[in-house]
Amino acid sequence: MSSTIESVLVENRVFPPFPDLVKNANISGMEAYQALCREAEQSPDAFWGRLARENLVWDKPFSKVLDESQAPSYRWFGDGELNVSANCLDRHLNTPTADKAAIIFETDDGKVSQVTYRQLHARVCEFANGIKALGYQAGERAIIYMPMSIEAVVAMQACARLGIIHSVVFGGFSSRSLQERIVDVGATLVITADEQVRGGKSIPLKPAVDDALAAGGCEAVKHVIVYKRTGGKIGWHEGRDLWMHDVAANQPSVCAAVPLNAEHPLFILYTSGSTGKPKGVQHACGGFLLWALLTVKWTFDAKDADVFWCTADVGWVTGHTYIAYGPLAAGLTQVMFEGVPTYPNVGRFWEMIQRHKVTVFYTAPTAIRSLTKAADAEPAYHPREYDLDSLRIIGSVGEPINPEAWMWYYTEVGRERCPVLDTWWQTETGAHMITPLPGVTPLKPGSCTLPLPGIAAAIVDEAGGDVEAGQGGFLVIKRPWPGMIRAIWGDPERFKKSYFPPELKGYYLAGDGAQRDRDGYFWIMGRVDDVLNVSGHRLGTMEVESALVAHPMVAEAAVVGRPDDTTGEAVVAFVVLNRSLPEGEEAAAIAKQLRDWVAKEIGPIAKPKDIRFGENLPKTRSGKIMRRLLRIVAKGEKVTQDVSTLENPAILDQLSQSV
Ligand code: 6R9
Repeated sequence: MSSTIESVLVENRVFPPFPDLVKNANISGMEAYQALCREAEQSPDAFWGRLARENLVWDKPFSKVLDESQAPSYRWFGDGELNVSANCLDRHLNTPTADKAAIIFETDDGKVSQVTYRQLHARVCEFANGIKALGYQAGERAIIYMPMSIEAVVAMQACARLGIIHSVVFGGFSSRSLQERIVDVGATLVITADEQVRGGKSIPLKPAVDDALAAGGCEAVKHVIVYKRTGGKIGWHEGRDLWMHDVAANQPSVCAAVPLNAEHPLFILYTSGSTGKPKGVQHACGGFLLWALLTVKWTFDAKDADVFWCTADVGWVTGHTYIAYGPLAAGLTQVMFEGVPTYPNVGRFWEMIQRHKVTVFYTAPTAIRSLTKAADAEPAYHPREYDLDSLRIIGSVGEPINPEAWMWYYTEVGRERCPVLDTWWQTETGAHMITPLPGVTPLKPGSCTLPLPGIAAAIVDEAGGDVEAGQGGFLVIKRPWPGMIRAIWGDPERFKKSYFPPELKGYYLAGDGAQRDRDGYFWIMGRVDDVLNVSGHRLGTMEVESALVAHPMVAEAAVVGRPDDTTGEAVVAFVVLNRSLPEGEEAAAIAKQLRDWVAKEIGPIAKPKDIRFGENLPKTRSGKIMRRLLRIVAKGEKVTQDVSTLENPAILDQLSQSV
């Protein structure tokens, strides 16, 4: 991300908050923010306890806020009981919110449907009753592999209602990735769709489930429940496969929500780490929901009249926190979209904001960057051609937003009257951590600004010591917070090692490098581990390497990231084949084969953009691959450092050649 680092370091524009937002915001003014920060610092237990009592509906009140006795396995509200689905749906039933639209859903081809809170509650109950009738109960794990749809939210909420722990797998992942997750999580139930529709094309989903289950290790799966999206032709295993509408048919539209311990796992979501195997990040019912709801109220300044639209997929954490749970708990009307921002044209997002009078819009820098380019190329679909007056807040998440993209978003989409909220957080943090607040924070393009109240974010060196303003270091969170990761499913050692390394004094290690300026503002510099960020999606370099070496033709592979104007980072793979070095068309054909292979092993998002063949990789005499050098070569730059420690310096020239 070096281009981002260079541009943020010269950034000195400041945009004060808009007076009307300061006046009316849920956190109104810098003093109100500072008062909350002080309250949290002086007595964290009292602070979080108060918020949990005020914001959630408890079946059994908690008596203890935080239990640190098993740190870093923290327990929050550990003797309290609640149900997440009841907190998202039932709580609104006897209020005016009941008959308000909960989800306005727009399909790829532009058909709009909507459900009110009352209707959504009924649909969740019917489906929950259906899976209960099949014998599923609290504690079991369900894999959800579905397209963006109201049904996906119904599936997640129904699981939450019964205490079934869901693990959503992004529809872009391959059957192989799906199978690994089914096995790791020990799923007994899979919920999927026949096909998904994106950009005018139908893409099969159910066949990937069939392949995954046939590959073995998934014998615990008793049923595959299929949402009929297109009616496309799919295989059917009598006895195992059931239609979602049949499961819900004739079921009562009331289903008692199961009171669950606040620490009962709500979901497991896989994300990439620095080894080949993705980590199953486990979140707990009480803490996760509290943090999701609070950040919807604080960061997005949730108001009854809002129309909220988060463009993320439910397969990522952003879609969990800011589609499936947070906005519903807050009683908001939200827009949900099946398709892609470029279909039927590159004005799709702007047209939808106009059509649904969206007030709070939340998307990713990669989308902003590609739509900037698209708007230049096709001025008819430039945001200025649309009525975006309904917008009051616009947000960004997933990767650093460079000041250029920030300014375009601010000017062309926000029309210089909406704050751009650059929200920093992770799958592991549950919800926003460092972010501007609309009624509080002066904005600096490229900075995620200040931590939320209760979040002890800091920048430290290798020994956990604070670094001075302006110095780079590791981003850590010094105190636990309710929405934090509880465990890596099935791997307690990795949990401790990845997030609470002994040398860091028990701080939570985020894995990002960052620095803080003299105003205390945070500037995120990107990952410090072997994790890439491609279009806002986390991808482990080792994950891609293991996929490559699994190909019979590949002897060895090393994967690095290269800065990319649109996707933030791009995957570059250096590959040694089991045969002579290919050239010309043959090299191109093999490179294509390997790209397709990676798409099949992991998913299309992991496809290397650039593949370089060599007879070897640059290694030290002890055999360690010098990735630092590969990163330079990947950027097309000349290696100027001393390479005398290399076993085979000449290899660098060979690897500089693109296929
Ligand atoms: C929510 C989400 C987390 C990683 C994180 C960081 C990067 C996310 C960012 C950001 C700079 C922001 N990241 N938001 N970097 N500025 N506003 O994206 O979760 O998929 O787990 O990714 O994304 O590197 O560590 P996840």
